Amino acid sequence: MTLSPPDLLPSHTSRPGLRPGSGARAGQGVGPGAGQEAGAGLVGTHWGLYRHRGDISTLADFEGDGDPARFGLGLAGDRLAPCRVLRPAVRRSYLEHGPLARRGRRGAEPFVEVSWDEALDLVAGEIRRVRDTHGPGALYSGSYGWSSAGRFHHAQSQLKRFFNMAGGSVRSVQTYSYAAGEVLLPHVIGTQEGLIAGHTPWADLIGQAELIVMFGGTPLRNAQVSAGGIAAHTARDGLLACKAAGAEFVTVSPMRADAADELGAQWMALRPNTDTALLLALAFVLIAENRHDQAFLDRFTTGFDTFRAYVTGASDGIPKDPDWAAGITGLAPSDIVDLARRMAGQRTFLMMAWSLQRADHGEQPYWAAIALASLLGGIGRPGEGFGFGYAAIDGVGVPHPAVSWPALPQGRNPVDDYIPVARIADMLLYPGETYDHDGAARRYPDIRLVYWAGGNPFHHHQDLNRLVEAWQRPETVIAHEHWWNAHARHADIVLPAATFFERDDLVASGRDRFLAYSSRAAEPPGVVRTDYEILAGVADRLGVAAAYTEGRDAEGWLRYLYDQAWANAAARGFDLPPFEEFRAQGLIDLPPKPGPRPLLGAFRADPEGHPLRTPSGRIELGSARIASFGYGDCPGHPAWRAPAEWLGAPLAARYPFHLLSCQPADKLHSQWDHAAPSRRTKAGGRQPILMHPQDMAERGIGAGDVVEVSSPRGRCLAVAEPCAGQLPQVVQLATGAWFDPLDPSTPGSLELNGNPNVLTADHGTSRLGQGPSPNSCLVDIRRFEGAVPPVRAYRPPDLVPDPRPAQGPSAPSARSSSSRPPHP
Ligand SMILES: Nc1nc2c(c(=O)[nH]1)N[C@H]1C(S)=C(S)[C@@H](COP(=O)(O)OP(=O)(O)OC[C@H]3O[C@@H](n4cnc5c(=O)[nH]c(N)nc54)[C@H](O)[C@@H]3O)O[C@H]1N2
Ligand SMILES: Nc1nc2c(c(=O)[nH]1)N[C@H]1C(S)=C(S)[C@@H](COP(=O)(O)OP(=O)(O)OC[C@H]3O[C@@H](n4cnc5c(=O)[nH]c(N)nc54)[C@H](O)[C@@H]3O)O[C@H]1N2
Ligand SMILES: [Mo]
Repeated sequence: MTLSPPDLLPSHTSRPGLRPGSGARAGQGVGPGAGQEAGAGLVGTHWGLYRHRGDISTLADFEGDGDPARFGLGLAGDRLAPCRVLRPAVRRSYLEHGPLARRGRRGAEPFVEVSWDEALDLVAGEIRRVRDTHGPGALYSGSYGWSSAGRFHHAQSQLKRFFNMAGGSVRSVQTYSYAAGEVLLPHVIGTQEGLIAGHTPWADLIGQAELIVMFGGTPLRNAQVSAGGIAAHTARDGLLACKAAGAEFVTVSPMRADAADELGAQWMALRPNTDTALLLALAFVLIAENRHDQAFLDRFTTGFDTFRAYVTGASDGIPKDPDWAAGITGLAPSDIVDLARRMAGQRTFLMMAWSLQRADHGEQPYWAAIALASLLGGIGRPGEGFGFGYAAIDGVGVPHPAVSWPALPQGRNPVDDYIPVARIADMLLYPGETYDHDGAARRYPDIRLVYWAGGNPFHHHQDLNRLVEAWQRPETVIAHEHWWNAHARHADIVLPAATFFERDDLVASGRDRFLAYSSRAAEPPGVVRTDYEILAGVADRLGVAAAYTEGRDAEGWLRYLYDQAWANAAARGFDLPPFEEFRAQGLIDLPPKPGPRPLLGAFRADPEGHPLRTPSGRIELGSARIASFGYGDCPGHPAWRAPAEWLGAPLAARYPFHLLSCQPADKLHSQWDHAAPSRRTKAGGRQPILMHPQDMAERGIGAGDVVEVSSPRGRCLAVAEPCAGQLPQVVQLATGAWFDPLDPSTPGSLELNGNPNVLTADHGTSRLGQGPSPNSCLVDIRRFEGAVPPVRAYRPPDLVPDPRPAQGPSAPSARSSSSRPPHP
């Protein structure tokens, strides 16, 4: 079974299987020409490239990008905001009493600033102690998160490499983005193509697809970013080109704004989490009216009989007909019939957002979409079939570069234990307990030390109040951070890391064809270090510096990685410039991998010669393997299973709104939430929540009112914003506001800033995928009465004097350096 590491991260985006190029000259430089100042260059981010003239105040959008992210400029002014972590710091009672005394509460204590020597001694000493006492299987380095763009300074890659050199650690598999899809698709189509990469390219959709049906829309706010970086944004162009070539669009979503106005899409507003019921009913109509492609099903799929028996009701007595689906989705039966007929009559392409599978039974809409596309019979042909995540990030549907870009070598992890990434709180709360995952019975490790660099679990995880309690369990928590956000505040040892503005790097994404030299636009403030420098310091104390650094400084590594890109390109007939020339010109743009091809095109052309890597070699509409796992929450064919929380659940009587927590429009996750672009999107300093005007009127809530949003798991404040373009009883609160509990020493305290993850539930999508399911969440909303407590998320915690008795004449600084243990 395929269990890929978080693919959205640059170190994993290079792909094998490239064919030789044509010998064309690559590297049409567009860097600063002669006459520009020294130090001028580009800065590379997950949301685009920026020009600067050697000084951060001169940042400008990159002229080669016709559709730049709207939040890129305006960050730099907040680089040195008061919430910046400027010195290593240790939680007070941890420093005073040590890790085993378990004193104080993480997230509720002041910090003491210490010297780098003392901090690194502490970190190395703890890794050694835990490793020697409990083995490396007690160290967790999952460190999930997007970090910043860059092939070398990518924090998670650095951390994993470091642990691999230092004896190993437990890590995570899968992503928060599309875990359920990652696990399901290999069972159904034998690959993760069409989800992560290998999508039918825009070139095969434009002028080919007559009808594009978008489940979850294609919100362009999300296509502002792409993991690893972007030279030129393409998603808007792709969609508009389809439109210009005559495609019609249907958007199926609770939110109208998920489809750009220019597409002129028909809006089908369905209840959240009910797409599977709609898809089954569309299949029902095709079968009942004999509009399905039996020849395709016979030749390319297996399990259709099982699926048909379920859809028609032959196997369970419930026909999944339009009336049945209307009762679940809230759509009109006639609209469902019409859509099915249109699909059968036009070359139809199904796009489905990643969000649909971040929900209870998130595997099902994906499987049902593939089943529907199979009934339509167009899979593998231009303009037909399916694909997941067009516009979820930019670069989906763009052919990959002809050369794979280099990544920091990771080494080998001597520990083979892992968890599905979203099971982190379960792991910390229930060491030794068993759980199911994709057919395997697994056991949670007993983690004593958690080390995180480049991710924010207090952003990404669900049921944060539960996470806060789980976070109290380890003996030591170490974090590298830029900011005093909740991630830093819940650690014992906080190490200040340099931002992407403050270091040189190679920036490239597997979804765009450029390689950029990202040159620093500012120096790190004060004593702040890069993640690499920090980990090199720890490696030195653990006696593994030679293995970790290989004797290279950062520039040495950039040259090393570039040499690999150069050799890689040369082997494929491309002539890249030498390093100095590349650094000066700033950008290399390569042609795409040859041959646009629809997803599963090779299989369609020759199913015997190119069988799928499924047990049957075909598309599995019924999977004997999944059925053999015996999971009630993920049976052996696509099926409607009501989520624990949705508008049809009994709980909706008490919590009558379905909460959608989408990606934020003006930042990446929680990154730079304190900065100007994100601040502009807030109302009265906190996160707006979109509500239907009718719901607001019924509850006496006015525009701009502070509301309290509650779920069975927690409560937060937000600011009501009317939105008529959404289904009533649906509310939308974007992710990204920094977690800010009113009283951090009390479990479940009111969250002040509008962080939806105090509301969401923390359970797997199913026993198969064990993905996160934030989009299945019911809430109640009322106007907040009384004095509104101010948001304090963007202030640093109390930084207090060292509580320990001074030792010797010039303590504490003397103590710092003398406490350094000898190398093992
Ligand atoms: N409710 C709900 N929750 C969700 C989602 C949802 O849809 N709904 N979506 C989920 C998804 S798809 C994802 S991918 C996750 C995203 O979750 P994350 O990727 O964890 O979120 P980020 O805010 O990007 O976290 C990156 C952190 O790393 C820090 N950082 C950035 N660059 C560097 C660096 O160079 N070095 C160091 N040391 N630190 C750095 C930033 O300050 C920030 O705190 O969230 C998930 N959570
Ligand atoms: N600006 C910006 N862009 C981002 C990110 C960011 O933080 N900021 N994060 C990036 C990351 S890590 C990822 S994984 C992608 C995620 O990309 P997606 O998963 O596509 O993003 P979401 O915004 O969660 O969801 C898209 C839309 O799906 C709709 N939706 C939610 N539930 C349902 C449902 O049950 N049925 C239907 N039909 N529609 C539903 C919502 O209305 C929502 O607006 O975004 C990426 N893009
Ligand atoms: Mo994601």
